[in-house]
Amino acid sequence: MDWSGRQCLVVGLGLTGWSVVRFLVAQGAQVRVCDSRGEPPYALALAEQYPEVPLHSGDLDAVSLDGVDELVVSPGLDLNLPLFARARQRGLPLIGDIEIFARQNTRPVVAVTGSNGKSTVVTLLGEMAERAGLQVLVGGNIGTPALDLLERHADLIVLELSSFQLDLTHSLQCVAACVLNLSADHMDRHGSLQAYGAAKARIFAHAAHAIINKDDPDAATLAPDELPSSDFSVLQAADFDLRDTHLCVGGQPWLPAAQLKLVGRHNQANVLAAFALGMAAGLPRDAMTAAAAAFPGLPHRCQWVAERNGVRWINDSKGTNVGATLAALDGIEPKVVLLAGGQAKGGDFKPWRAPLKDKGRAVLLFGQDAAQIARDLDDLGAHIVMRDVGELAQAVAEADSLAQPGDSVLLSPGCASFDQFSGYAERGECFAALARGLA
Ligand code: UMA
Ligand code: ADP
Repeated sequence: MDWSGRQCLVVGLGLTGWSVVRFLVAQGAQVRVCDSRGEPPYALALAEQYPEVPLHSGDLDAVSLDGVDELVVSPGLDLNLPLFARARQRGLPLIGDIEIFARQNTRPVVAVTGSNGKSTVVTLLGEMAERAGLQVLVGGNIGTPALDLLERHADLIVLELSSFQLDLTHSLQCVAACVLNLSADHMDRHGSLQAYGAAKARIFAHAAHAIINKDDPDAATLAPDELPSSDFSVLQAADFDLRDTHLCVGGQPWLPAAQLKLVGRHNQANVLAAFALGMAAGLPRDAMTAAAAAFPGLPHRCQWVAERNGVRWINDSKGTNVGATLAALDGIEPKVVLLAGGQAKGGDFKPWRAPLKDKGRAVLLFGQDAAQIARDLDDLGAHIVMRDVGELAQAVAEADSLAQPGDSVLLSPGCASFDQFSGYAERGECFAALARGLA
């Protein structure tokens, strides 16, 4: 697509907005930028590198749309803002960075979305492709903006996509696409599970092949029936499944599950999804199984960080929604002290009741929405200690006195961290340091 001379309003100057500015200016577009924050993250860089590009920071209602051909919107912005209503009234298209990528890219793409497991699956898939000798680039929501991948050589591009990005994407072609699973997340933005699922389903719009999670009915129904597909399951027979002790493909054992360094049933599902995506992208079996067996997992996802007096301390700080914590609880035996809390995202914490009644030793809550979690878990029973302890450090100290040998202390907050931390990584590092300090 020819961008030269096009008047583009870039809305948001974070990581995405900055990548969009650099791309569009290089293509000869006429760019202006706005951001509702007083001091947007890349304002200084913009002033230094592109002094000719105007920036409006602050109230977005004051931004003029006169002369604008296209609005390029960052994923962190709510599409219900009045600025976007005004744009729609004028018939102006709203697009995101992934849409620009899609219009420009010529290399094969594999795209992955879902409520949980995206980063694990795209990272593993990247390692599989590398072992197969391909030049592979992994980007999108995982951290490297998609537009920054365009200028680099690649045989294969693996994109992690969020529902926010997909809402602003219209023409992304991919050799294979997958919605790993669907559980309540970002309800504060999407309003309903249905709207959230509809955003994720957009990943299939121009896909050649769908990879379907047979164990998740809400996710499985998102792919159009007419699209060629393969399915995966850890509970029942499927194209990619778990049979007895092996991960199998087409009924053939590919890898003993015991050879995985990744822990938990949910991670076996992630590996099967990666096999399915890899096969659709033409990766050879040996490269895929070797990468899966060697993959240690990502930090802050069910990561062992310390052991003391027979108690294991597990950092799952990236467990930022109800479903992720459920998966982490599923992988723990026999008893758990759960540390949870932070900023809830409109989900309902009642699904935690069953596993906690079964294996909960204590639930220590902290952060902004501790009271909501406590209300949702009100009937755990007197034998399970549940307290709002205010802060993570206090939760760690109390966990140390409550846990018994053989127990696991699990930080899997089920919430965003921004009320008390800069992000999930800082929260996880803080937990790990406290736990190691005890040890
Ligand atoms: N913001 C404003 N005003 C603005 C623009 C943004 O207040 O005018 C706020 C947003 O509400 C948000 C924050 O600034 O709280 C960041 O928003 P952004 O759109 O500028 O974000 P980027 O820095 O561009 O980062 C985005 C993704 N962030 C979000 O979608 C919120 C990053 O995913 C992604 O790595 C990056 O693009 C590159 O593609 C992060 C994320 O949290 C990891 N994603 C969510 C998730 O995984 O659950 C979806
Ligand atoms: P995402 O990129 O979708 O946030 P991650 O791979 O970073 O996914 O994992 C985020 C959280 O979700 C972690 O707490 C992890 O333990 C949990 N998780 C990973 N895979 C799954 C899955 N398939 N189902 C449920 N939870 C999962």
